[in-house]
This record gives sequence, structure tokens and C-alpha cells, in this order.
Amino acid sequence: MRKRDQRTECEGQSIRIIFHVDMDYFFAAVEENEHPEHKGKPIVVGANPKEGKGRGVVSTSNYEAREFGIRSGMPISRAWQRCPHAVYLPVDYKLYTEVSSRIMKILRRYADKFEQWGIDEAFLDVSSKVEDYEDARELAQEIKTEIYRNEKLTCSVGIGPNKLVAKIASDFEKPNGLTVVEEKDVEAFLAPLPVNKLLYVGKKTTRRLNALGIETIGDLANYDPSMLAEKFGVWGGQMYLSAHGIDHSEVQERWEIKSMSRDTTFDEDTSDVDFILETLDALAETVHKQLVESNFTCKTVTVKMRYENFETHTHGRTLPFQTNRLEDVQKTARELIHEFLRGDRKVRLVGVKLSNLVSGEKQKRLL
Ligand code: DCP
Ligand code: CA
Ligand code: CA
Repeated sequence: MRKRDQRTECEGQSIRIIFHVDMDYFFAAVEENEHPEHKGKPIVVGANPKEGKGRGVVSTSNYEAREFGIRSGMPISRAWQRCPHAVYLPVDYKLYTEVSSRIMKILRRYADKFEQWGIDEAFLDVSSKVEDYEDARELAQEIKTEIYRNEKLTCSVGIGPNKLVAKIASDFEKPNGLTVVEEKDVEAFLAPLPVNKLLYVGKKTTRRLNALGIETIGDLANYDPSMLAEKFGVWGGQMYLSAHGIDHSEVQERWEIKSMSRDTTFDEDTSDVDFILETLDALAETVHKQLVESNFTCKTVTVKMRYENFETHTHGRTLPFQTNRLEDVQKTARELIHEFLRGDRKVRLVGVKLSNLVSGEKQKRLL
């Protein structure tokens, strides 16, 4: 592969080549490596199923378990009904974070600009590293090989002219996929896909679009944009551009850890208050674990709640002290979520964020 100093150019205009890398069945894949004796069996990572009576949700499962209809975000009790003989393992967040940071370190080296996106995926702007899409494919193959050699894990890579297309492409041939979508092929690639493949088009919007006769991204791209604006406001215009594969957002470096957060989208919208609170507790526990393991304290706790209609609220509180106590985090989160729990509306997602972080190191210096 030839390296160039200048950005890839096309008729004098610089073009972008963006990768999206997403690890395959991440938590479960890491567990397969930890427990080779379970390889080949269905593995479910998540809450304790307690023989079908457990509360909490599935974090993820390997592809063998997915054959039984098990999905992330599904109640663990339902997973048990579908596949009681699966191997059920608790979430070992510390382990996955360690593996993740090693992978991110590898990926970062290949990129001009790098943006981690969640625990198991990242965007890489490789525009100056490659000459053309053929080069890009080779580079992606190199990355996949290096990750596999180091971690015995597979990933799926999507390559496109922007983040939107790269992200959809990485999902196209999962697992262990490599999908290249050149700029000229973007619209043809997107057109047959269902509209919910577009980031931020969830179940509700999908239903509304379907009601207008819009099933595929192609249907959306051919729809009258002024009608979309009328029905969906600014969001309608955004969806229309996305359907044409247009996205100018930059791959953004994030230098500093400003916050730590975890959220869960329920497999099915729920109004079960106990279930919501238990899920919130579990999220608080996970993010608290990350806080302690990274040797931070926090001062602000924020909860996020998304109703079935995608209306989203966040509500935060800054405590009078820095803390790394689980009790403080869970109690504050429960208090904050309280006002959003309305019997008449189902909940789609809950989340917990810790911010105003101070690292143990810095704290020592401040004392
Ligand atoms: N995760 C979670 N709860 C969810 C969704 C995901 O705890 N509702 C965790 C477990 C996943 C990890 O985040 O392993 C990454 O999520 P992905 O959506 O990328 O799913 P996977 O990597 O598990 O599977 P895929 O191969 O489909 O990417
Ligand atoms: Ca993944
Ligand atoms: Ca992911």
C-alpha cells in the first residue's frame, strides 16, 4: 500500500474515506475466549436468569444463542424460556473494557482521525492513508488480521465516503464482514435496505414511515421532502438527506474523558416500574464499576429516559461532594428518574451518566 501525504483527491476535490469497525457479538466473543470449553454452545451474557425467575436483561449473546431468538435488551427470563440450556454468564465489564482499550489502541494507529463510539466500535478517517477504495479494502483486511492475531476476535468493517454509510456498511455482512461502498454506489446500496437501518430511525418512526408507504431507504429518498418536513419537522429533512447517503459530520477525536455512561434500550417498550428501576440499578452498578476501576470519583449523576414516542429527557444532579460510592449513585439515579415514571407512558430506554469526574491521581494533587 502506498502512503501519501496529501488527502485522496478526486478532480481536485478532496474526498473522504471513512471506516466503521464494530466487534462481533462482543461481550460473548470475549467470554468464548475466556471459556473455550463453551465455544460452539449458545452463550448469553447478562443478568442472572435464576431458572427463568431472574430480573434484568440480556446484554448480548453469541450467534448460536441468537438462533433461538435471543436478543440484546430482552428480559433474561424470556431468554431462559427460549433457551434454558444456554450457558448464562454475568457481565464482566472490567474484562471487556480492557479488551476494548487494547483494540482501540490498535485501531487508533491506522487513522488520521479516530472516534471511539461505544465500547466495541469506532470510526476511522483514513483519507490520507489510502489512495482509493481498493487500497482501503486492503487496509481494512490488515486491521482485521491484526485484531484477530492479537485478540482472537473478529470484527466487521464498513467502508464509505462518510460515517453514515460506513456505519450501515459494517452491519451489512456481520459477522466478520468487510463491505466497501464507493461514493458512486451509495444510493444503490442504501435503497433496498429497510428504513430502520438509518441511525436514529427507531420502531416508532419506522411505523410512521411505513404508514406513509415508506418501507425502504429508497422509498424515503424518493419521497417528497417538503411532505417529510411537514410531517416530521427538521428531523424530516435530516432523514431525507440520510436516505440519499449525505452526511458531512467529521470523525471527531475525543481527548478527554468527560463522563461515563451506560444505557439500555428495552427489547420491548415497558411500563413495569419495578423492572425499570431494577434496570436503572444495574446500569448504575455497571457505570459505577467503571468509575472505580478507572480510579475516578464523580460529582454529577444524570439519568436519561426515552419514552416509546422517542421523547427523551435527561435530568441531572450535582452532589455537594465527590463520590465513588455505589449507594450515592444508585440513590440519586432513583430519585432523579422518579418524576419521569408515568403510568400512562411506556419507556424505551433508560440510562445513567456520571460526570464532573476527577481522577484519583488528580485528586491526590489537589489534596
Ligand atoms: N450491549 C448491552 N446491552 C444492549 C446492547 C449491547 O449490554 N442492549 C453490550 C453487549 C454487546 C456490546 O454492548 O456485546 C456491543 O453491542 P453491539 O450492539 O455492537 O452488539 P454485539 O457486539 O454483541 O453484536 P453484533 O455482532 O451484532 O455487533
Ligand atoms: Ca458489535
Ligand atoms: Ca457496537
